[in-house]
Amino acid sequence: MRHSIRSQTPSDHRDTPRSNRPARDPFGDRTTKRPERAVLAGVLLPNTKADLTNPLGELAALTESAGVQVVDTMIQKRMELSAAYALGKGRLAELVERVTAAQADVVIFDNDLAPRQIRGLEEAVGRKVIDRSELILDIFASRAKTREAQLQVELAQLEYTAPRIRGLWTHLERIAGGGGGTAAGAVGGVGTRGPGERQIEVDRRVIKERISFLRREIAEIDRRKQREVGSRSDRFTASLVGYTNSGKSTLINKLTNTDQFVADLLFATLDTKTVRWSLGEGRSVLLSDTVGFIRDLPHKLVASFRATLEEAIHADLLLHVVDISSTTAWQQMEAVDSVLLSLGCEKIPQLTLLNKCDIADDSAMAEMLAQHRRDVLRISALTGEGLDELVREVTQRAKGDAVDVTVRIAHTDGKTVAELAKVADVLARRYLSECVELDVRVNRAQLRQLRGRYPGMTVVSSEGPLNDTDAEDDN
Ligand SMILES: Nc1nc2c(ncn2[C@@H]2O[C@H](COP(=O)(O)OP(=O)(O)OP(=O)(O)O)[C@@H](O)[C@H]2O)c(=O)[nH]1
Ligand SMILES: [Mg+2]
Repeated sequence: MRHSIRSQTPSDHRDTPRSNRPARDPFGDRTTKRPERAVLAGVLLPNTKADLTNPLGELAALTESAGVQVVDTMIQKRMELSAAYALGKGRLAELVERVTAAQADVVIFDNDLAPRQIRGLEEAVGRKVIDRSELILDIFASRAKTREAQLQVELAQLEYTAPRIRGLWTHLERIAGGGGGTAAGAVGGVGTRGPGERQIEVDRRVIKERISFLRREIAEIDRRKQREVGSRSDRFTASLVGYTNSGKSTLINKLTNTDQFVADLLFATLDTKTVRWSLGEGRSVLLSDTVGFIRDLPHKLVASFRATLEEAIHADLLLHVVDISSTTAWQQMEAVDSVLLSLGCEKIPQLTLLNKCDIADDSAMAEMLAQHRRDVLRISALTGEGLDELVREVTQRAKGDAVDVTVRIAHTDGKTVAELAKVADVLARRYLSECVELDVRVNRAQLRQLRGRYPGMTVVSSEGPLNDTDAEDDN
């Protein structure tokens, strides 16, 4: 489905004054009906993490996810990016020819470019040039639904844009000064430096103010989210994490009968959703679906998405979903590990789920992954294969944290009964003459706290030890 990205960017929201729009809209005027046409270009560096069998494949998928049509691609191998144009001179001339022949509107680079390189390329090619991070930010902007996600994307966009703003204006001045007769001519003709400079200052100030406003708002959301997640700390929580398009939302839908948006698109999910996952026998845990990761995810974006990823950061168990049918499954897994590391989640127990085993024709990859990681399960979120085992595995881990106890609470002590019911699974309730007797399954730490707070509650019997330290470690 094609969508007008411009109409969905957070900066177009009603609470955002027009003057506060990011100065750089990668795809220019997207009010036109014709989808933008893009030539993809990339410099393949010696240490590239790209898929060598199809180096621009992921960029093409990202481009299509942004609703932009890929009309040509060009790749150059180099030891490093050239300072002026990223590409070498000869290949630059070829790019110019290809862009003209393909009637492209935009050139999208797989490498992250410095403002100077963008400027050089835009002058040479005569088209808008954007890089991979800008493209990713743009997709996020078009998908962000909640106010929280919108603010986070806008902050990341502005922070990415701010250092580039001088470059943009200098570029426009040069075109205008040279009598280019483009839309940029509106900036003025000869002697436009003054207005241009003033405009830069105005834009800079506006951006700076907006950035501090967004930071404050996001910090507030962050605090609220931490309280929210903290209040659930009594419940065992598992978080689905993984590369974008690996099948996290498909899996949560299959396991919990929810209706998370699923699509063969990159970054289909942007907001975290947490639902109750019933494991059977009266036991349930919380399960979160989270935003997908990608290699070289713009740093600013990870930073501003901290609040969204709060569930993952505080989970008791990470379910790392890997698309085993992808030729780059291994690299994808490493990219996810490195984002988890940057979020400080490396210590959380992890279960690796090799997903899409129904279409993975090469079992060698699965074997290799299985050898290098502990706790690996082969599953298919689509057909349901391996999910019984997943339920068993998660049940085991959740059990390690919980204990079945029978407690008695006086009839007059309704408050304690209510508190207990909030944090525990109540399996049975019997009304005796003096008190109510409850069979509950509860987290050990939580039970200890409750006993301290409500001495009127007596534990009649328990299946298993009541202290964490006594508990058998079945993780
Ligand atoms: N064959 C097959 N396809 C699957 C399986 N799981 C997911 N898919 C497909 O993979 C695509 C992506 O699935 P999603 O569930 O949206 O992936 P996601 O990880 O939530 O992706 P993002 O939200 O973009 O990060 C969809 O087209 C799914 O139908 C599976 O086990 N087998
Ligand atoms: Mg998803």
